[in-house]
Amino acid sequence: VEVNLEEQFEAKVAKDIRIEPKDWMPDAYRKTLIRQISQHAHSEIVGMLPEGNWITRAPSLKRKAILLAKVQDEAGHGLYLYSAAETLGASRDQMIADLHSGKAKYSSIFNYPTLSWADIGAIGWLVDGAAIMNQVPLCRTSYGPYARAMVRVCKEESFHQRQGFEIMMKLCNGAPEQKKMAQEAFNRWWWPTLMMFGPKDDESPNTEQSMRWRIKRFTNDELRQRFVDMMVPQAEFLGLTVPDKDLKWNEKKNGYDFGEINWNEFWNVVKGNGPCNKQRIQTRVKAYEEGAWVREAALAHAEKRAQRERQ
Ligand code: FAQ
Repeated sequence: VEVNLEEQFEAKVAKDIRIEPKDWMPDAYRKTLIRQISQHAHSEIVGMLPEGNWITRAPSLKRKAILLAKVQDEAGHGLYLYSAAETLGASRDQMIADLHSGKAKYSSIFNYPTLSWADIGAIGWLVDGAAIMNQVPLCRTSYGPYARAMVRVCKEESFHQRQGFEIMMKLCNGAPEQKKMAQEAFNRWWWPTLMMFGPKDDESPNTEQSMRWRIKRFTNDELRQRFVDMMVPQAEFLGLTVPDKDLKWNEKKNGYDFGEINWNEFWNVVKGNGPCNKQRIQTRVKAYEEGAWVREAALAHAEKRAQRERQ
């Protein structure tokens, strides 16, 4: 029977028929989805922190309102994704406990500091740009709830990216000091953004199987290449210099050659030793502890209502 189920599963995936929560699936498929979706959820939640750092210091009321809305969207994405992971049998309490203990991974990018207002522009433009490049194909991922979550998430990410690009445009067309701020932020965020796509294909243990299961639709290197090809003309439009002396148009491949990523830095950040890893986790733990009374009150309220309905 098991063989039959496995064949049916493979056949569905091959025909791009979505796998749904109650369908039979191999344990390893379930496990890798829980891994990827929970890491993705954690990234959205921790991803609120670098930008949250600027909400009280945004340069105008309008900028503050926009940034607040963006950060709220990220909270929504995180909750949406935790729900998608729950459909696979993962427990939310356990996922959150794993984030707080340092056991769970989340995107390396959110362990870098936001030093100036231009960093908020650079995050929207570059980090959300990379997120879109990675997540638009995930709208076609083989697991139904994850694919459907990505549709809404990508729409909101597009708004996020435009607001980032618009901040960069304003700075780049402003005073020389503003232009300098934009270039410095670009220099800080360019390489860490390229790292978001993950290790090189030949050093990525999960890619091959995830491609076969159609969880991933493109490899890490394919998406990174597309991202570079998309961003270089945008940087030129802004009048910014890509901080890579090896960047060069390659006519033959119809794309850019670019310099080697600092993989030591990447793995160091993934292992918990980046500039802000400890601070990020501490902030999450503190927020969780300080929110305990809200959870208790919500539970007590729900219990009272249930009691009233029973009467
Ligand atoms: N950081 O074998 P692979 C956002 C880990 S966007 C940390 O290639 P896989 C929106 C990887 O987990 C960011 N760890 O793995 C936003 C694996 O470890 P494991 C979130 C990384 O899964 C914008 C190991 O290295 N987006 O949040 C990273 O096939 C602005 C080997 O790697 C997603 O999560 C990294 N950069 O490919 C929010 C998208 N890269 O689990 C706020 C969905 C790799 O074996 C503000 N995820 N690792 O222990 C994916 O597409 C994939 O999981 C990849 C990695 C492409 C990230």
